[in-house]
Amino acid sequence: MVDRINSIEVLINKEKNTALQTIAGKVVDNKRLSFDDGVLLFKEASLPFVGTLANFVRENKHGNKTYFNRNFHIEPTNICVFSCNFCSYSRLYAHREEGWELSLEDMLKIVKEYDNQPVTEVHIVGGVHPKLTLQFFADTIKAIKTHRPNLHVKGFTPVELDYMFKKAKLSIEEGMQFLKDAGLESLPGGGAEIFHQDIRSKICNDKVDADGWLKIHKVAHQLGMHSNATMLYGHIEEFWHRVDHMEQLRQLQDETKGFNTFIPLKFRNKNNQMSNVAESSIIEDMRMYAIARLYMDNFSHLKAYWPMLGRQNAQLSLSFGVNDIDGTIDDTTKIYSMAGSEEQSPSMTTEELVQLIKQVKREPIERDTLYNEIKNYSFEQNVLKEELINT
Ligand code: V47
Ligand code: SF4
Repeated sequence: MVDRINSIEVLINKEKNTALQTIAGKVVDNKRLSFDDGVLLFKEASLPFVGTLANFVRENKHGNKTYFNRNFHIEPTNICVFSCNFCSYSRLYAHREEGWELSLEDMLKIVKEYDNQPVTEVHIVGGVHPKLTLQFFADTIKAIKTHRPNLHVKGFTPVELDYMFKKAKLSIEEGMQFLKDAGLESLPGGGAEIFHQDIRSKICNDKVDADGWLKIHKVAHQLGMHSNATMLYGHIEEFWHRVDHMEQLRQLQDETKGFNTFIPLKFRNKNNQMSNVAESSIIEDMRMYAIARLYMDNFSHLKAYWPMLGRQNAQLSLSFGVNDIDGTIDDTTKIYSMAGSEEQSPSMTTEELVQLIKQVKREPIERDTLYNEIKNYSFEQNVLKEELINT
């Protein structure tokens, strides 16, 4: 610890910008950064500066542990009533022949394909189909839980939930309770994009707004459920919009402590209405992770979603504050492949994930959705072959 603090002190002393020196001092003293500190970091701080500090914070929180889980995704439909300009995968109902729509049986069939595999989570998220109801999704969750009671169902963004609840004429409290009773256990982090209305109105004008998004997560937390939070960055927003977004999440987390992890999502520009907007550089991506680690002091975990960033960049992010690289995913996830990610068919075996983490000298820890540790892989030379047969 003393050596680590010494190396931070060297960093602080080398820094010529006294405001940045003060921020580094706050990090070392475990003090909360202000809104202005966040903006200043984005505007002025170099990658090594924020990276060293973020690494210090990550180590204090997690030592060398890096988490992943064994999960799979189901995307029930890409038919969507909304038209987010960054979205590459949705189709309007009028063009539904170009999209897909899974029945309850189709989704159960996907779940059954994992019957002999040690997956712990199914992540269900998709477009907002005008004809699919709250009851349909409740029945789907019930069918999944009846078939496999221990599979954790993490599903639906506030965009989907807001639409379902309104159509069912239920309050958020009633709707969330209804889905919880059906077996829904956690919410994923999607649909947050950038909260500030000036940006939201330009990139996703017609879907649930910031207050609606935050309220749905708050109610989920009050019902004892956990959730994740995302931010879609690197398009038309300014740095202060990112800090504003993180600030709103940080405030809700102070209140409820219900968020598990924060996931910055890099905007990808292929096949969407925002293809003229350049993607962020890898340096900016790493600065984003590092500053998120420094700002989101009450979030235990910072996740890099590898299908969107790419495997090597996800690996690199582990040196910039990230301590979680999502999971095996294994599927059919189309949201990023259609938006230009290099990962056209995202799936990694447990062994690949473990090796990715070990290559940067971290301890690979398999976790469940709530970050309970399932297995520490750091002492294994190779992941057991017998085990891999089943993954
Ligand atoms: O809300 C859509 C994003 C999100 C693009 O909670 C795009 O564990 C980049 O939230 N470029 C949905 N991003 C996915 C999501 C998620 C993913 C993985 C794990 C978890 C979790 C949540 O995908 C959307 C939007 O922000 N997205 N299009 C695009 N062109
Ligand atoms: Fe629909 Fe979600 Fe795509 Fe927006 S991002 S158009 S809400 S599927």
